[in-house]
Amino acid sequence: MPVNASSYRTAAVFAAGLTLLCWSMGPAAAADAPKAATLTVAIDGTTFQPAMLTVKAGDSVTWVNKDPFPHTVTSAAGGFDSREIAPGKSWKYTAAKKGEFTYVCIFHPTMSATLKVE
Ligand SMILES: [Cu+2]
Repeated sequence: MPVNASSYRTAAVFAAGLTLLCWSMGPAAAADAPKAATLTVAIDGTTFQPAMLTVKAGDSVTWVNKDPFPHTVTSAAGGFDSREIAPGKSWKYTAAKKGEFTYVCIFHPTMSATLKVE
């Protein structure tokens, strides 16, 4: 079959279109992939902010102690324990286990919050 200029041009346009399509689908496909997030809980004024945080399993949570004295992030059920977080320091936990975890500060038992892992 003889290749004429018109069909050659059609093929070239098709190839260019395919390249563009693949290129445009790339970032979207990457965004759809499950990606672990890192969320932050501030410890400020002897409170956990927010007091209720919901994350996906695999996400990480960083507690940042903004108070001038130490705190802890201690799960009542024993799921996790930061031990002492010094003033200005933080503690990162990767929430692998699903469930609803109530936690307190062992120094200030009135400090209570919940981490929900879905
Ligand atoms: Cu405390």
